[in-house]
Amino acid sequence: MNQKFLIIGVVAVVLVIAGISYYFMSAQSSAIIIRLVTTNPPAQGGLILPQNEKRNWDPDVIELTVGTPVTIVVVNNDDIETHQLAIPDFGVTSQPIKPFESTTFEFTPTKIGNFTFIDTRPQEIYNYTDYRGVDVQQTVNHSLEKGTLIVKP
Ligand SMILES: [Cu+2]
Repeated sequence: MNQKFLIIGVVAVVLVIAGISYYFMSAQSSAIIIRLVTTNPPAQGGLILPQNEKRNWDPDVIELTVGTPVTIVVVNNDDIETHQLAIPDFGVTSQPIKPFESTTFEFTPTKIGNFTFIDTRPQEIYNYTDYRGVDVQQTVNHSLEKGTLIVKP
């Protein structure tokens, strides 16, 4: 038997296994997806109250490990408004995200504890025509869009 062939064969098999393992391990890299979700204005006694629209981050609690880099994917599921996610305690702010768009940023939590992630955009007024054909003026208080970031040892 040709020993050289055997060695090359074994090396090739090891490389292929290493490659496949690396592929699957990197596919599971720690990317966290956070969505800004919104409920449509609820009807109350026949009146639709646009100011009652609720906006939340989903999930609104995320757990990270201190010192471990993470990729945050922020998706805006709102059909009208632009949103933005910030983690003020870590000096991190995403790009503004238009309706149905997403953005990605990376950061490394450097301290342990509970922190807030929030949309830090200033209050905005949106004027649009809703699904009933009614012109709506909606005040959007982004500071209500909050979540908790738990950084563990
Ligand atoms: Cu917002």
